[in-house]
Amino acid sequence: MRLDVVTIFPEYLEPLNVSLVGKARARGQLDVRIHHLREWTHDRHHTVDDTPYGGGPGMVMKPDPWGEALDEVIGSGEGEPVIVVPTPSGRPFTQQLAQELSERPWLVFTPARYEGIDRRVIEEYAERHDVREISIGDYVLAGGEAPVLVMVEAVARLLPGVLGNADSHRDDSFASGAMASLLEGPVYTKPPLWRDRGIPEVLLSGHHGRVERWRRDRALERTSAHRPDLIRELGAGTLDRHDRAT
Ligand code: 6GU
Repeated sequence: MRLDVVTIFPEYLEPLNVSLVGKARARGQLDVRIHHLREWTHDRHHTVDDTPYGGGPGMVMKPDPWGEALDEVIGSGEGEPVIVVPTPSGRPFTQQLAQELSERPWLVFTPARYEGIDRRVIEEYAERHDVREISIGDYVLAGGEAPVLVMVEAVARLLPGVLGNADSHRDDSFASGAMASLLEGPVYTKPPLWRDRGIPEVLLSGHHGRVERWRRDRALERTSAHRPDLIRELGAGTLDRHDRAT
């Protein structure tokens, strides 16, 4: 998969050299290219922002540098990228959206600072390309760079061969499957006794069916406590007889 990021803070994207994403790059599974937006400015001060028409606080990112940058980046590859525009006014980023993006060969991210990018840029590229305005949650950040890190990590770990064990995202909170839309419950490892605290007996029983039942009950408890909205959304027929008694 190819990923391009156009930003005025290239150093903000340095975590993409580390850990899961860094290793995927080193193995050639990800081709990540970071671009400095100011390289597509032509004035002495490399201006990327200006005051908003209609007044109001803050600054707006000028359309010209974005247009030149996107034309060059998009023109440098084969095929159709998805253009991902991080913005608090976008659609929510979900595991399903991460999965969808992970199935595309090329993503171009346009993280903005200030009050956002001149609207005409989004309209212009949406006429010819697949443009997605995406928010990572209901809070406001100073710019889209941290959301790009979040989205790239969520997408990269879904690529074939990037995680060591293909099963390891099967039971993830929000993955599909038997534990669909439940939060994951608690996990334990050695030693069996730590500061007088043991581990639940059932996990030592070797009884796979009872372990699965226990995991599902803990997932239901946690989901009820932290995300009652997810319990309400579970479709009729999702809860079995034992679930309803829990
Ligand atoms: Cl994508 N950008 C900014 N600036 N703030 C956010 C966001 C994105 N998602 C949630 N808050």
